[in-house]
Amino acid sequence: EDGANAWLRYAPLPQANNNHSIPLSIVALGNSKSSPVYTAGQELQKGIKGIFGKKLSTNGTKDTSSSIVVGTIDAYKKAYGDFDEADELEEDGFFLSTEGRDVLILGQNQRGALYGTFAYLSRLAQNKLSPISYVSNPHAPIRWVNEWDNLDGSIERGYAGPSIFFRDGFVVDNVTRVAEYARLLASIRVNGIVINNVNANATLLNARNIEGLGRLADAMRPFGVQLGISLRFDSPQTFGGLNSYDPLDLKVDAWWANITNQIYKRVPDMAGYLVKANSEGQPGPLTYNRTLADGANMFAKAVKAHGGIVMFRAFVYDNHINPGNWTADRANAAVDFFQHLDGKFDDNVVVQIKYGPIDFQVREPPSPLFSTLRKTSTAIELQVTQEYLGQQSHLVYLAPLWKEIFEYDLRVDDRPSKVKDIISSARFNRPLGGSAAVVNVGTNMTWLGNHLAMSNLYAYGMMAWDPAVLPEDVLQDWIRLTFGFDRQVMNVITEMSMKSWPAYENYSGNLGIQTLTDILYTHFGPNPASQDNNGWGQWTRADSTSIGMDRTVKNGTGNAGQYPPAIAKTYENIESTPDNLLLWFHHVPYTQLLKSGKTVIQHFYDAHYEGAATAQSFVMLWQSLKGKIDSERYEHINFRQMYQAGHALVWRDAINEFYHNLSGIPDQAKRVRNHPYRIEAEKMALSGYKAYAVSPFHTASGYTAIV
Ligand code: BDP
Repeated sequence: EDGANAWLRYAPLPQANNNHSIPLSIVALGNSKSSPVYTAGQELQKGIKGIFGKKLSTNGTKDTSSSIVVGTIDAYKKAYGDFDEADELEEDGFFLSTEGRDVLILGQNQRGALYGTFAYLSRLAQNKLSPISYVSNPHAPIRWVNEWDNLDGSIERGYAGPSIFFRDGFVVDNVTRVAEYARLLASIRVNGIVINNVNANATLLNARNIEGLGRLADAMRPFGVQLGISLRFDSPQTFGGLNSYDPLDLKVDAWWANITNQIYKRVPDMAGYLVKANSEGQPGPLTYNRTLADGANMFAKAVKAHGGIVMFRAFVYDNHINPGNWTADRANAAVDFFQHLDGKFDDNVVVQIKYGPIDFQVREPPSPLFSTLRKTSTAIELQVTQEYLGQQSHLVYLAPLWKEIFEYDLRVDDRPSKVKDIISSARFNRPLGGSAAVVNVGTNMTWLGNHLAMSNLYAYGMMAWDPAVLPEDVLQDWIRLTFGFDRQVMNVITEMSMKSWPAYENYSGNLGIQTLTDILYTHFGPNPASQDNNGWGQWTRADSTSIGMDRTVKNGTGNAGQYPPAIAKTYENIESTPDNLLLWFHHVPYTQLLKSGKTVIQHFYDAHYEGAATAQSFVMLWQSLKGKIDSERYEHINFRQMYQAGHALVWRDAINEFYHNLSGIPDQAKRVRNHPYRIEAEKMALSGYKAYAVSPFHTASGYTAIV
């Protein structure tokens, strides 16, 4: 059990249900080997062999015995005549029926047929054998993943080894793992993948790499996963040799049109481009006093004839903001940059917006930009890779966080305006919309570097398809598929996972202060001091008496005013701001009373103790499963839970000591700076080790470590 098959293990069912009657043959209505329907036939054969130990023939005909019939609805009607039970099918949707003599799996298109196949197999693998018949349609057309892979094989914010796509400057030769990844993605109904870093490298566009892109697309096509790439805005100059990259310069346009044609020649079904421009030092149209819309539309025109789209990132900000300026606010940047461009983007442009206004923090309100852009298609950007959230060394099940954002009602024009309905295009009636998650799988067999982190990838796909699903239900499907049917395994992993995001929030950064990681680069481990006095604009404004960003209109940066009036009003006032976003919107004394009756500082102390204690309990919980899980996965996870338990203590003490030191306010429970049970390594007789003063000081218990 090395994790390579993730939730597609097709483990044998417990004896009792092994004699469930399944059809004897598979009828796949499509025979081209690279077609998703052909893949569906193969997958059915593989799955049923694993689950029931039976080998089904794949060349059956529907009329001889009961069969599993899989294909598009059109192919089905052509072969067997009219059929109106699947009339509501929409693009990528499927109809699944196990009620009749035959099992019917019919897709609106081939991809839908494959999704229905995985849905059927998932039911079988979970022992959900009662007859059903239903139509399932996607909530939104764009359900993509992004990979931040560099051409040299490294991955920005990736925690599972080197890239499966690139090596030494080129697309890899062996695409086996790429096809396996596409299979996983298809099983969670993801239909597009951008394979290279948003901080892109223009040499992706050289002839050898374009040929490589063709190989990658060929490997993923049988799974209905379309390829996309990130572009570097100044490529016409740095790679193409032109003297400009001005989007309104005709020769620049012609250059992009030409390179786009070359790529589409090799990848006729390429999904499109992803562009990060004028952000964190990346080049963009602002250099030429052109708008971001001018930039996006240049690419949109190049891909339009080929049916491609452009995902243009809203993550545009200057990373040299003056920290002394109390009205400056990075959280304002997206709306500031984009609001006047609403309606100016071509129809095949989608603005891709990170869920919160800053950057994948443990707690953020939704980005106000979702409510600002009404004449523009939008998509939400999430992170499966846990950049700020423990980098796969900590268990943090993220579906509950995403759920809160999806269900958040922004009250645009005082009407129901949930984020999920804005991105699906329903609320503002846009042609496109959906979601993208930064996943960053690597060559590690576990895909993400931690078996338990895979629940996040699974949940992402299922929620992108249907945000109405409950995080706990999705989790439990995943547990059954990944670890089997043992009740205790189910209870323990459910308990750990559902407690994990609140615990991480408690011991990292609570009350909306952000994650409090090292902000300058690693984004791992506690470093509250690094949060202020930097140009990145992720500030806490902590001083000796008070803390928090004042984002009110009245006295602060005005960010609260970027939300529709009903929401703005809630956040403008301390009384109506929920405690968990208090320090996001307000600058208050450490002695400010919360709704719970505690002071801010005492809440900090208590929450950090509570969160760390929860993380410690995960070790015992996990160890109660010894013998119930194969030793390979048991040990792998055990090691990580022990690490998390220890690191949660480092977090707890670093944050508490930092604010204790800064505020001078004692902990009422007298725990902070008082660890009677602890033995400091530097106090022992050292042989071969030297004491070393740690910086930042509060990340070692006695301010000292040994090396
Ligand atoms: C930040 C990451 C950085 C990314 C950037 C982005 O730290 O590595 O390049 O976001 O999303 O969170 O462009």
